[in-house]
Amino acid sequence: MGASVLGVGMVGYAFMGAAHSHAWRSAARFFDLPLTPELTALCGRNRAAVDAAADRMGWASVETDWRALLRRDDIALVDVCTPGDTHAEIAIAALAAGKHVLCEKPLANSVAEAREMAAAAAHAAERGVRSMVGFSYRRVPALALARRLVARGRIGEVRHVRASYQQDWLVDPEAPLVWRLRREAAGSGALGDIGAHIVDMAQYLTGDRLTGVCALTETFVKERPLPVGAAAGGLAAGGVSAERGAVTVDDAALFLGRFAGGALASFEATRFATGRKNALRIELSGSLGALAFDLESMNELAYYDNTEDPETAGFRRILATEPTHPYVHAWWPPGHLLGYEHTFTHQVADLVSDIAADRDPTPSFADGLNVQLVLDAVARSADGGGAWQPIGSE
Ligand code: SOE
Repeated sequence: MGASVLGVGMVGYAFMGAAHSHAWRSAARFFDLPLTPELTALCGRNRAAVDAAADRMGWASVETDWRALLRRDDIALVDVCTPGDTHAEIAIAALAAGKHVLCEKPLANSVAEAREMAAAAAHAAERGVRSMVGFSYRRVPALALARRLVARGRIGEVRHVRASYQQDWLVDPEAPLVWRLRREAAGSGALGDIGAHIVDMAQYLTGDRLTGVCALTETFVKERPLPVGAAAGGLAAGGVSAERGAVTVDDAALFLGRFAGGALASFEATRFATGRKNALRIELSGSLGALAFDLESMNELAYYDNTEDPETAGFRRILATEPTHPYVHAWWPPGHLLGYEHTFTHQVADLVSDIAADRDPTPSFADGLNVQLVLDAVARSADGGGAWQPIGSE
């Protein structure tokens, strides 16, 4: 390898911590990177648990206070994999300490926090300190290909965006009240967790921005048993106690939107789509064609060419596993599929390359702020009986 080292300190070690650890371990072994990431320190409050996680995921040392990461000269980047209520404090302090930052999505739990983070990131960038928000689905090869096709005009003028993100891990009313179900920790429910992904994806694929939305949200199950032990994590279905607590976030959000360029959009983010496990689905209808994607078939992109002879026209399947497709060259021969974890490795490869090239990574904290502004408009609309809400200014 030989390239100089990029020492990483990661805060949090649950589901996202595991996915990011895999990415930090693998990126330089599959992509030619100008810097070699090193898993220098893993941070978590519970010493025994973070020791075990560091052993399991390959981190060289542990800290129990994230502020210690900022004081270490062997750490150049802080990776924030914690619940949303700690993103702003950690990321802003890390940037001020001259550390690059990768922050999981959504950027923050409020527009106010996201604004502070975006301002801190812009200020840090003047000193060559870089930051990225982890909308990792932009790095699914089929979706990066879709972006390339739209940008090249292959589907013409986009008229419709139809986006949904369907999961069903909360259909059981006895699933525990994990932190994602408490407003003070998560900021919102399905809206901020998976709705953020489809808002970012819709804006990424179209290269356009939403100007306004109207929305409905619902909390179907109003109270749940309190978790015990590991179940206090994100999706863990571990043990539950006899005590119960109130669900203080949305279980589902449905909203309509209008893009600056005139396209109309529909969005659905729900954890109650029985039988749908992780189905991020997005379809773009254009004047010259259409594209459709389903994360549960993540190596495939459906493409309709409206300029083709009607005799033979139809949606066809592009298997996005050719070496010419984004990121695929680093992996396997055509037809040998990629998975969810590869998107995190692609995210790290791009972030490390941008840092080495003194370039601002995307999606930026400003992109993350824009998503937060859309989420906030959705929440205001839902709270206001579904009235149309403009998207606030960045
Ligand atoms: C839970 O909804 C979750 O883990 C999200 O938080 C992730 O961002 C998504 O990639 C998978 O589902």
